[in-house]
Amino acid sequence: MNALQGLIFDVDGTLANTEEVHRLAFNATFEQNGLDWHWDTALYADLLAISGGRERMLAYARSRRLQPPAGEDLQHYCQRLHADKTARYQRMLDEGRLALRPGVRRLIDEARDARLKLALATSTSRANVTRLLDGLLPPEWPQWFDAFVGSEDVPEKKPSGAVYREALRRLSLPASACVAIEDTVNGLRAAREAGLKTVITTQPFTEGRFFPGASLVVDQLGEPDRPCRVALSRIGPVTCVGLGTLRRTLATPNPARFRLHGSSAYATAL
Ligand code: XBP
Repeated sequence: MNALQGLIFDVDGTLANTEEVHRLAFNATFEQNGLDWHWDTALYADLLAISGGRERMLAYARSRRLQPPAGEDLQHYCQRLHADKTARYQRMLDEGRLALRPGVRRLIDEARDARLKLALATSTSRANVTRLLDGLLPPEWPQWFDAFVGSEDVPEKKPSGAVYREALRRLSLPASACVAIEDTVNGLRAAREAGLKTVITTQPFTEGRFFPGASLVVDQLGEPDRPCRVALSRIGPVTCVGLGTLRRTLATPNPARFRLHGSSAYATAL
Protein backbone atom coordinates (compact mmCIF):
# COMPACT_ATOMS: atom_id res chain seq x y z
CA MET A 1 0.00 0.00 0.00
CA ASN A 2 1.44 3.42 -1.00
CA ALA A 3 1.91 6.15 1.57
CA LEU A 4 -0.38 9.16 1.20
CA GLN A 5 1.29 11.51 -1.28
CA GLY A 6 -1.55 13.50 -2.81
CA LEU A 7 -4.95 15.04 -2.13
CA ILE A 8 -7.39 15.96 -4.91
CA PHE A 9 -10.23 18.37 -4.16
CA ASP A 10 -13.41 18.77 -6.12
CA VAL A 11 -14.54 22.42 -6.18
CA ASP A 12 -18.26 23.19 -6.34
CA GLY A 13 -19.96 22.07 -3.15
CA THR A 14 -16.70 20.77 -1.69
CA LEU A 15 -14.46 23.81 -1.23
CA ALA A 16 -17.45 26.13 -0.79
CA ASN A 17 -21.24 25.86 -1.09
CA THR A 18 -21.26 27.36 -4.57
CA GLU A 19 -24.14 25.36 -6.02
CA GLU A 20 -26.76 27.71 -4.58
CA VAL A 21 -24.95 30.60 -6.30
CA HIS A 22 -24.89 28.62 -9.55
CA ARG A 23 -28.62 27.96 -9.15
CA LEU A 24 -29.41 31.65 -8.62
CA ALA A 25 -27.27 32.57 -11.64
CA PHE A 26 -29.11 30.02 -13.79
CA ASN A 27 -32.52 31.38 -12.74
CA ALA A 28 -31.48 35.00 -13.29
CA THR A 29 -30.29 34.01 -16.78
CA PHE A 30 -33.55 32.27 -17.62
CA GLU A 31 -35.59 35.27 -16.48
CA GLN A 32 -33.37 37.73 -18.36
CA ASN A 33 -33.75 35.69 -21.53
CA GLY A 34 -37.54 35.46 -21.34
CA LEU A 35 -37.64 31.74 -20.44
CA ASP A 36 -40.38 30.57 -18.05
CA TRP A 37 -37.93 28.17 -16.40
CA HIS A 38 -37.29 28.22 -12.68
CA TRP A 39 -34.97 25.68 -11.06
CA ASP A 40 -36.10 25.42 -7.43
CA THR A 41 -33.83 23.65 -4.94
CA ALA A 42 -35.54 20.25 -5.30
CA LEU A 43 -35.29 20.34 -9.10
CA TYR A 44 -31.70 21.60 -8.99
CA ALA A 45 -30.71 18.77 -6.66
CA ASP A 46 -32.05 16.38 -9.31
CA LEU A 47 -30.39 18.28 -12.17
CA LEU A 48 -27.01 18.03 -10.43
CA ALA A 49 -27.03 14.46 -11.73
CA ILE A 50 -25.80 16.16 -14.90
CA SER A 51 -22.33 17.67 -14.54
CA GLY A 52 -21.71 20.82 -16.51
CA GLY A 53 -24.04 23.80 -16.56
CA ARG A 54 -24.32 23.86 -20.35
CA GLU A 55 -25.11 20.13 -20.47
CA ARG A 56 -27.61 20.60 -17.63
CA MET A 57 -29.43 23.35 -19.54
CA LEU A 58 -29.38 21.32 -22.76
CA ALA A 59 -30.91 18.28 -21.03
CA TYR A 60 -33.57 20.47 -19.43
CA ALA A 61 -34.32 22.28 -22.71
CA ARG A 62 -34.81 18.93 -24.43
CA SER A 63 -37.08 17.74 -21.62
CA ARG A 64 -39.14 20.92 -22.13
CA ARG A 65 -39.01 20.57 -25.93
CA LEU A 66 -37.71 24.14 -26.17
CA GLN A 67 -37.56 25.62 -29.65
CA PRO A 68 -34.39 27.75 -29.96
CA PRO A 69 -34.52 31.19 -31.62
CA ALA A 70 -34.99 31.04 -35.38
CA GLY A 71 -31.80 30.17 -37.24
CA GLU A 72 -30.02 28.90 -34.13
CA ASP A 73 -29.63 25.27 -33.02
CA LEU A 74 -30.35 24.26 -29.45
CA GLN A 75 -26.72 23.48 -28.60
CA HIS A 76 -25.58 26.93 -29.69
CA TYR A 77 -28.45 28.61 -27.86
CA CYS A 78 -27.57 26.79 -24.62
CA GLN A 79 -23.94 27.74 -25.13
CA ARG A 80 -25.00 31.40 -25.31
CA LEU A 81 -27.21 31.07 -22.26
CA HIS A 82 -24.35 29.41 -20.39
CA ALA A 83 -21.96 32.25 -21.16
CA ASP A 84 -24.57 34.68 -19.79
CA LYS A 85 -25.00 32.52 -16.69
CA THR A 86 -21.24 32.32 -16.12
CA ALA A 87 -20.89 36.10 -16.21
CA ARG A 88 -23.69 36.43 -13.65
CA TYR A 89 -22.19 33.69 -11.48
CA GLN A 90 -18.81 35.41 -11.39
CA ARG A 91 -20.41 38.75 -10.52
CA MET A 92 -22.29 37.03 -7.70
CA LEU A 93 -19.03 35.54 -6.40
CA ASP A 94 -17.57 39.07 -6.29
CA GLU A 95 -20.29 40.00 -3.77
CA GLY A 96 -18.25 37.99 -1.26
CA ARG A 97 -21.10 36.10 0.42
CA LEU A 98 -19.35 32.71 0.28
CA ALA A 99 -16.74 31.21 2.63
CA LEU A 100 -14.63 28.07 2.45
CA ARG A 101 -16.48 25.13 4.00
CA PRO A 102 -15.39 24.05 7.52
CA GLY A 103 -12.06 22.25 7.58
CA VAL A 104 -11.10 23.03 3.97
CA ARG A 105 -8.39 25.58 4.77
CA ARG A 106 -7.18 23.53 7.75
CA LEU A 107 -6.79 20.39 5.60
CA ILE A 108 -5.07 22.30 2.78
CA ASP A 109 -2.61 23.75 5.31
CA GLU A 110 -2.02 20.34 6.92
CA ALA A 111 -1.41 18.77 3.51
CA ARG A 112 1.03 21.53 2.51
CA ASP A 113 2.89 21.26 5.83
CA ALA A 114 3.22 17.50 5.19
CA ARG A 115 4.55 18.21 1.65
CA LEU A 116 1.64 16.38 0.02
CA LYS A 117 0.86 17.24 -3.58
CA LEU A 118 -2.47 19.06 -4.02
CA ALA A 119 -4.83 19.15 -7.01
CA LEU A 120 -8.17 20.61 -8.04
CA ALA A 121 -10.43 18.50 -10.28
CA THR A 122 -13.69 20.12 -11.38
CA SER A 123 -16.46 20.06 -13.99
CA THR A 124 -16.74 23.81 -13.92
CA SER A 125 -14.39 26.18 -15.74
CA ARG A 126 -10.97 27.17 -14.42
CA ALA A 127 -12.11 30.78 -14.70
CA ASN A 128 -14.96 30.10 -12.26
CA VAL A 129 -12.60 28.41 -9.83
CA THR A 130 -10.06 31.24 -10.07
CA ARG A 131 -12.80 33.83 -9.40
CA LEU A 132 -13.97 31.80 -6.40
CA LEU A 133 -10.57 31.17 -4.84
CA ASP A 134 -9.22 34.66 -5.53
CA GLY A 135 -11.90 35.76 -3.07
CA LEU A 136 -11.34 33.01 -0.49
CA LEU A 137 -7.58 32.32 -0.40
CA PRO A 138 -4.39 34.44 -0.34
CA PRO A 139 -3.21 35.63 -3.80
CA GLU A 140 -0.49 32.95 -3.92
CA TRP A 141 -3.02 30.10 -3.79
CA PRO A 142 -2.33 28.95 -7.40
CA GLN A 143 1.19 27.95 -6.33
CA TRP A 144 -0.31 25.68 -3.66
CA PHE A 145 -1.79 23.33 -6.25
CA ASP A 146 0.44 21.03 -8.29
CA ALA A 147 -2.45 20.35 -10.68
CA PHE A 148 -5.56 22.36 -11.58
CA VAL A 149 -7.86 20.49 -13.97
CA GLY A 150 -11.05 22.18 -15.15
CA SER A 151 -13.80 21.39 -17.65
CA GLU A 152 -11.65 22.86 -20.46
CA ASP A 153 -8.88 20.32 -19.89
CA VAL A 154 -10.66 17.02 -20.49
CA PRO A 155 -13.17 15.87 -23.13
CA GLU A 156 -15.69 14.48 -20.65
CA LYS A 157 -17.22 15.82 -17.45
CA LYS A 158 -17.90 13.83 -14.30
CA PRO A 159 -19.01 11.06 -13.78
CA SER A 160 -16.30 10.27 -16.30
CA GLY A 161 -13.03 9.71 -14.44
CA ALA A 162 -11.17 11.79 -17.06
CA VAL A 163 -10.68 14.85 -14.86
CA TYR A 164 -9.23 12.72 -12.04
CA ARG A 165 -7.02 10.69 -14.38
CA GLU A 166 -5.66 13.98 -15.79
CA ALA A 167 -5.07 15.31 -12.27
CA LEU A 168 -3.13 12.13 -11.36
CA ARG A 169 -1.11 12.44 -14.57
CA ARG A 170 -0.18 16.03 -13.76
CA LEU A 171 0.66 15.04 -10.18
CA SER A 172 2.76 12.11 -11.46
CA LEU A 173 1.17 10.03 -8.72
CA PRO A 174 -0.74 6.72 -8.80
CA ALA A 175 -4.34 6.68 -7.59
CA SER A 176 -3.17 4.36 -4.79
CA ALA A 177 -1.20 7.24 -3.23
CA CYS A 178 -4.01 9.80 -3.29
CA VAL A 179 -7.45 10.50 -1.83
CA ALA A 180 -10.26 12.48 -3.50
CA ILE A 181 -12.71 14.74 -1.67
CA GLU A 182 -16.11 15.16 -3.32
CA ASP A 183 -19.71 16.19 -2.60
CA THR A 184 -21.87 14.49 -5.25
CA VAL A 185 -22.62 11.02 -6.57
CA ASN A 186 -21.23 12.04 -9.97
CA GLY A 187 -18.03 13.21 -8.34
CA LEU A 188 -17.78 9.98 -6.38
CA ARG A 189 -18.28 7.94 -9.56
CA ALA A 190 -15.60 9.97 -11.35
CA ALA A 191 -13.06 9.56 -8.55
CA ARG A 192 -13.80 5.85 -8.16
CA GLU A 193 -13.53 5.30 -11.92
CA ALA A 194 -10.02 6.75 -11.70
CA GLY A 195 -9.27 4.27 -8.89
CA LEU A 196 -9.29 6.81 -6.06
CA LYS A 197 -10.43 6.27 -2.51
CA THR A 198 -12.99 8.96 -1.87
CA VAL A 199 -14.22 11.02 1.09
CA ILE A 200 -17.64 12.64 0.63
CA THR A 201 -18.56 15.89 2.36
CA THR A 202 -22.30 16.26 1.76
CA GLN A 203 -23.85 19.67 1.06
CA PRO A 204 -27.46 20.95 1.01
CA PHE A 205 -28.12 19.51 -2.47
CA THR A 206 -26.66 16.09 -1.71
CA GLU A 207 -27.21 15.35 1.98
CA GLY A 208 -29.08 12.12 2.62
CA ARG A 209 -28.10 10.73 -0.78
CA PHE A 210 -26.61 7.25 -1.16
CA PHE A 211 -22.84 7.27 -1.90
CA PRO A 212 -21.95 3.67 -2.76
CA GLY A 213 -18.21 3.08 -2.90
CA ALA A 214 -17.26 6.03 -0.68
CA SER A 215 -14.78 5.29 2.13
CA LEU A 216 -16.27 7.99 4.34
CA VAL A 217 -19.39 10.20 4.15
CA VAL A 218 -19.47 13.20 6.51
CA ASP A 219 -21.43 16.46 6.63
CA GLN A 220 -18.20 18.51 6.51
CA LEU A 221 -14.45 18.06 7.07
CA GLY A 222 -14.76 19.37 10.62
CA GLU A 223 -12.64 21.56 12.86
CA PRO A 224 -11.25 20.57 16.27
CA ASP A 225 -14.03 22.57 17.93
CA ARG A 226 -16.65 21.57 15.34
CA PRO A 227 -16.70 17.80 14.87
CA CYS A 228 -18.10 16.40 11.64
CA ARG A 229 -21.21 14.20 11.59
CA VAL A 230 -20.52 10.76 10.09
CA ALA A 231 -23.17 9.30 7.76
CA LEU A 232 -21.03 6.30 6.69
CA SER A 233 -17.52 5.21 7.61
CA ARG A 234 -15.52 2.21 6.45
CA ILE A 235 -12.47 3.47 8.31
CA GLY A 236 -13.65 3.55 11.91
CA PRO A 237 -14.65 6.54 14.04
CA VAL A 238 -13.99 10.08 12.66
CA THR A 239 -14.58 13.41 14.38
CA CYS A 240 -12.48 15.64 12.12
CA VAL A 241 -11.01 14.75 8.69
CA GLY A 242 -7.21 15.20 8.91
CA LEU A 243 -4.19 13.52 7.39
CA GLY A 244 -4.58 10.58 9.75
CA THR A 245 -8.12 10.07 8.43
CA LEU A 246 -6.83 10.20 4.87
CA ARG A 247 -4.05 7.70 5.65
CA ARG A 248 -6.64 5.33 7.18
CA THR A 249 -8.80 5.84 4.09
CA LEU A 250 -5.89 4.85 1.87
CA ALA A 251 -5.11 1.80 4.04
CA THR A 252 -8.71 0.52 3.99
CA PRO A 253 -9.58 -2.04 1.30
CA ASN A 254 -11.54 -0.59 -1.58
CA PRO A 255 -15.29 -0.75 -1.02
CA ALA A 256 -17.05 -2.90 -3.60
CA ARG A 257 -17.41 -1.13 -6.93
CA PHE A 258 -20.94 -0.08 -7.63
CA ARG A 259 -22.32 0.65 -11.04
CA LEU A 260 -24.62 3.61 -10.54
CA HIS A 261 -27.14 4.36 -13.23
CA GLY A 262 -28.46 7.83 -13.95
CA SER A 263 -30.16 8.82 -10.73
CA SER A 264 -32.26 11.42 -12.50
CA ALA A 265 -34.78 11.41 -15.32
CA TYR A 266 -32.77 14.27 -16.81
CA ALA A 267 -29.62 12.23 -16.92
CA THR A 268 -31.18 10.15 -19.67
CA ALA A 269 -32.38 13.13 -21.70
CA LEU A 270 -28.93 13.96 -23.09
C1 XBP B 1 -19.95 21.11 -10.42
C2 XBP B 1 -20.64 21.12 -11.71
C3 XBP B 1 -20.69 22.41 -12.45
C4 XBP B 1 -21.49 23.45 -11.65
C5 XBP B 1 -21.96 24.56 -12.55
O1 XBP B 1 -18.59 20.96 -10.73
O2 XBP B 1 -21.14 20.09 -12.15
O3 XBP B 1 -21.34 22.13 -13.66
O4 XBP B 1 -22.66 22.82 -11.13
O5 XBP B 1 -20.82 25.15 -13.16
P1 XBP B 1 -17.60 20.23 -9.64
P2 XBP B 1 -20.82 25.39 -14.74
O6 XBP B 1 -18.46 19.68 -8.53
O7 XBP B 1 -16.92 19.15 -10.43
O8 XBP B 1 -16.67 21.30 -9.17
O9 XBP B 1 -22.11 26.09 -15.07
O10 XBP B 1 -19.60 26.25 -14.99
O11 XBP B 1 -20.71 24.02 -15.35
